[in-house]
Amino acid sequence: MDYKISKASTKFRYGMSDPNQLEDWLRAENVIGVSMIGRSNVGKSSSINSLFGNKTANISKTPGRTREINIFEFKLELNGKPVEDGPTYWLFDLPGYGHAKVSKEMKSHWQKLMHTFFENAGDDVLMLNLQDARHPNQDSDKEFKKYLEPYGFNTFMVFNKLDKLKTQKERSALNKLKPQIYKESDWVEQVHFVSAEKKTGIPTLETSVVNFLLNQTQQRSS
Ligand SMILES: Nc1nc2c(ncn2[C@@H]2O[C@H](COP(=O)(O)OP(=O)(O)O)[C@@H](O)[C@H]2O)c(=O)[nH]1
Ligand SMILES: [Mg+2]
Repeated sequence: MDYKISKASTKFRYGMSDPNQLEDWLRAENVIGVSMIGRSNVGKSSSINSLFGNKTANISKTPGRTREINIFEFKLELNGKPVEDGPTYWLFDLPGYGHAKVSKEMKSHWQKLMHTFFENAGDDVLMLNLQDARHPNQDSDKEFKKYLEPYGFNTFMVFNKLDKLKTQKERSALNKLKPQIYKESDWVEQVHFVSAEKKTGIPTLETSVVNFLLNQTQQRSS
């Protein structure tokens, strides 16, 4: 059976910046979904657009501006037809980490909001941790990985902007990444290489995300 994300079904629902509101909502909703997290400018919004439909998320010209968690709902489609009576799934576009130029107040707000999200999202949210394929494992990426690990979420590492790798040297460095990640971080379930812009690797990532959603749904109903 060929399930896909129904791009036509994706709808923006909430922009949440208040941790208390977020906590209440997550506790009440008991969501199954997927969340995008990564450094500012790594291509979270672009990846969301290629997976969930053009112009779902705003692609920012200025990094680090998003203070909110943007929440979207979506459904799956089967053989090109939306599953109307199927479950509603949720997509979270999280504000980026690692922006150097923000104030202390903004950093502490970010930490509080993120903490609330990771504490309350639950096991049925898949974390897609995006990194830049040209500059993997930046300090802020490593710091975030350390932060994420104890939560025990299902996590895929996604390396974006594959189209920007031009030299053989860059490509072979990237090939070594996968075994290195599985060795260092056995809690990372999958590693993907994509270009949100050229759509390389996006169909494969979509299949993996859909399989995750179907699995979690099935586990709940059994
Ligand atoms: N070349 C290339 N540029 C990309 C790709 N994905 C995103 N970008 C660009 O990177 C910038 C930041 O993208 P955005 O999606 O807003 O990043 P976000 O801050 O993580 O949400 C934009 O100028 C995008 O056009 C990609 O796969 N390839
Ligand atoms: Mg964005």
